[in-house]
Order: sequence, then C-alpha cells, then structure tokens
Amino acid sequence: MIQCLFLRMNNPMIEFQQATFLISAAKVEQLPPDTGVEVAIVGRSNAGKSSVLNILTGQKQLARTSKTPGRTQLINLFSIDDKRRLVDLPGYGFAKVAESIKIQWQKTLSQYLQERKSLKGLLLVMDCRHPFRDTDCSVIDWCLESNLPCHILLNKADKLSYSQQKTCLMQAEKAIAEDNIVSVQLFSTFNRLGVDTLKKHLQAWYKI
Ligand SMILES: Nc1nc2c(ncn2[C@@H]2O[C@H](COP(=O)(O)OP(=O)(O)OP(=O)(O)O)[C@@H](O)[C@H]2O)c(=O)[nH]1
Ligand SMILES: [Mg+2]
Repeated sequence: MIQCLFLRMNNPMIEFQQATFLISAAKVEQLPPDTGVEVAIVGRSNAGKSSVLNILTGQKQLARTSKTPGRTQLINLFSIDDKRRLVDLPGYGFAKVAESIKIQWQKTLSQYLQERKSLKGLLLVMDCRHPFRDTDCSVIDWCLESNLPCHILLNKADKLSYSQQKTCLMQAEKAIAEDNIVSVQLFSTFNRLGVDTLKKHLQAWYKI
C-alpha cells in the first residue's frame, strides 16, 4: 500500500484533458526549449494522427483533422502540463505535395527525430487496412537503431470486422517481433477502441 502511494506520487496520472495548444513550428529551430518529456505522433498522411490527439485529450477540435490528406503541415505542439508535451507531426507519403516541400519536410522530420532530446517516444499511427508502408518501416527501423520507444496504433479498426481485427493485430505483432522498443495495439478514434491501453502506455513514457 505504501509502495503504491510512493509510485503514484512519483508518477501522477497524466491529465491529458488539460492539454492546450502551445505553438506551430515550421522549423526545428522554432520549437520551445528542449526540456521535459515530448511524445510525437507520426504516420502517413490521413492515418488519423490529429484525430488520435483529439481523442486522447477529449477535445474534439484541439488538433485540426480533415478528409483532405496533408492537412497538418507544421510541427504542432500541445502542452499537457509544464513538463509534458504532445506533438502532432505532418504526415508523410502524400503524393500531391510538391517535391520541394516533400524534401524540406523530410529534412525537418529527420532533424526533429534525431536532435530532440526531450522526445521520449513515438506514436506511429497506421491505417489498419494499409499498415507497414515504406516510410512506416523506415521509422520503425530508425527507432530500433536509436533505442527510441515506438508504439504503433493500428487505427480505423472500426473499418474491420472482429475477426479481421484479430488477424491484423496478429500479423502486425509478427512483423515487429514485439520487444521493449516497438509495441502495437488496435485503435479507433471513431469508437474509442484502445484509448485506455494507449493512456497506460503513455503514462510510462511520461514518467519524469
Ligand atoms: N473510420 C475511421 N476514420 C478515422 C479514424 N480516425 C481518423 N479518421 C478519419 O480519417 C481522416 C483523417 O484524419 P486526421 O486525423 O486528419 O489524419 P492525419 O493523420 O492527422 O492527417 P494529416 O494531418 O493530413 O497527415 C478524417 O476524415 C478522420 O475523420 C478512425 O478511427 N476510424
Ligand atoms: Mg493531421
């Protein structure tokens, strides 16, 4: 009991619903000081990254969502408290973006991933109907090489039947050979499938 209390004092429940918008940055140089703990949401364009942030914080319009891929074009930061932040990153793999913007964005993304010391984990959002596309796999490989925890959300699970969901999860677990660095779960921002599991996962990452 005493041990339990001690653990809770050192790792208080994260109040995701208190999240507020902090800043939109076009470049890594514009980000706030690199202190505390940051968790970033990455994934292909239209996978549902901004929707994940909204469902997690219980605020429908905190991050802008859209049916048009490529909606999030800046690094959007949200503050949960004075030491913890969530980051909504622009999606990759959107074909209609001009080549020059794609190259610039890739540079910014890799600079952010490589240099940001407060980045303690990545939430990799995939559409469960089209998982593990090229850049997704590069992100996972990079996490393994850099020892950065990566938690995969197989989003839009509401589009699959129960048995399809089971198969999808099983195949994903096989593909990543789940270990301490990479983990995976089913998710749906439409019916809140997996929200509690995700919160528990983040609770560990946000421990200071
Ligand atoms: N069916 C279903 N649709 C979803 C789910 N999550 C998001 N969507 C829809 O997918 C579309 C894209 O969602 P966003 O959250 O804007 O996706 P994003 O990854 O932030 O997109 P970009 O910012 O363009 O990279 C929207 O129409 C959402 O309503 C889900 O769990 N199920
Ligand atoms: Mg978005």
